Amino acid sequence: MNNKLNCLLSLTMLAASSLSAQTEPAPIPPLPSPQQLAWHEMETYAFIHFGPNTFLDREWGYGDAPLEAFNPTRLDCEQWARVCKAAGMKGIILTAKHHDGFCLWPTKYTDYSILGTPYKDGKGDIVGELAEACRKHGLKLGLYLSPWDRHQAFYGTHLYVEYFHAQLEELLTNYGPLFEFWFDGANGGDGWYGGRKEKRQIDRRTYYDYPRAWKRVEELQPDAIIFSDGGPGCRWVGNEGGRAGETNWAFLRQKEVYPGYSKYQELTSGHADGDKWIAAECDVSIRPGWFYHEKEDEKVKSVEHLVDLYYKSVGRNANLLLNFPVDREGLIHPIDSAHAVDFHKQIVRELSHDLLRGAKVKASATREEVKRVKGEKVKGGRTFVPGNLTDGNADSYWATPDGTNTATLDISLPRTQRLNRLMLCEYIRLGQRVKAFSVEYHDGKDWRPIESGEATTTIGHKRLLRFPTVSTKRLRINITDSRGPICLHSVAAFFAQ
Ligand code: FUL
Repeated sequence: MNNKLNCLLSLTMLAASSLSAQTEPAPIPPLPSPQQLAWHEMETYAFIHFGPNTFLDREWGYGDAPLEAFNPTRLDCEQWARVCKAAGMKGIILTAKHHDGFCLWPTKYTDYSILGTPYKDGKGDIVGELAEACRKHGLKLGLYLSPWDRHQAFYGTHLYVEYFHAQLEELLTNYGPLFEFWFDGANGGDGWYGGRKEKRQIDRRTYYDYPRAWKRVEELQPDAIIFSDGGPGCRWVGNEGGRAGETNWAFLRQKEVYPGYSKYQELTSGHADGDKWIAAECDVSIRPGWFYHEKEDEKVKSVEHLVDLYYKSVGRNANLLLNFPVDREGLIHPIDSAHAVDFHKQIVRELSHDLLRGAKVKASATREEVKRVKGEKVKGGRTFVPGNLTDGNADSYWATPDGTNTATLDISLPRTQRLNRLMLCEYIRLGQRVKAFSVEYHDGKDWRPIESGEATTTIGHKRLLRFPTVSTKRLRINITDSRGPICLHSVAAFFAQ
């Protein structure tokens, strides 16, 4: 190499290194899309299961329910929206078609729909009514279209696939913006199938042509997150109990996971080495069943149970999709709505008074401020100071320098406080990074561990810890392993009575 070239190379390297020391941390893929970021912000939203099953006391309708059976007398989508709003939810996902094949909207492609029922003398459209109610009450709308259809005679043939895609097209085009589209992975095989009453096997990976369906969702509803067992927008959490893993990565090795994937534990925790951002969604019903059964009026999950699920879902880097089995009148049952609203009030009581707001934070390492961009001096450039953690602003964050993947935050409270909740949030735009951390408090003499009883591994969008009350003026958070420089936007602590 000649001297001139050598000199030039070293100069470029020098410029690059001084620039990198002053810029934002490089993103670590996989990264969330802007739509996925907006979805994470939603945190809790409602599921509604409603259809002929409601009237026939079934969970998986066989596909043979007579249309006259579907007859809600007081159906009011605004009541659903009001309850969900009061329960702090940001949207509603409706079973437009469940496995029994009955359609809650006036589809052009089958008579097995709301048009043949006594509801509004066959002039109803519950998907449309809910879309309207959601618009009015400031909620987002999502739809569930069951791929498995136990009613249609041609289920299992190529014709059904066309039917499924045609129905998808109707739902994607006629009801305004959708925030999520749900493709259920369940398939039991047997069904009514036009009166044949037999078992039909299809290959859940290939039969429905999901790549085509996803493409249409992306084209027609670019903001909609696509749910299925393995994404591509968000994934099933691997249980219907509302629990994400204490370790929960928002990633999957996408090609390995398909509808009907049975390694549930992997869905609960994600794949630490996944190549695609596919965060977990915890679907759980407020009652034992997804559909309404009068005998379950006594079995509505308690406020305490729902609060626990919130910490185990939203508090573990997942979203909570809470199902209301709408009753035979067509309303969310008063017991369900009372528990859901009280649950929300309890969470607000527990987590609204942040005792660390404005607290002093010392970090063992902090990334240099951005002073120059492309060699130009920037006034008031971006800072990564630890004060960003307690400023109540999710857009400012604390970060460590390149090469520093462990750090300690020492937080001083203005006065001794009782604490029993902690919240940590990563700046996930740049990737989910933290692999392990621990929390300590100072009892006036020594540092003692905070015992949450949970594995303190991942953080992600939000991690909430509950622990026995401590009285302290100082907290210490030790990030002991990370996939790269640490980027956290918030640390908060609360005292829940
Ligand atoms: C499952 C379905 O089989 C249940 O009926 C329910 O819809 C639940 C949310 O998903 O796969």
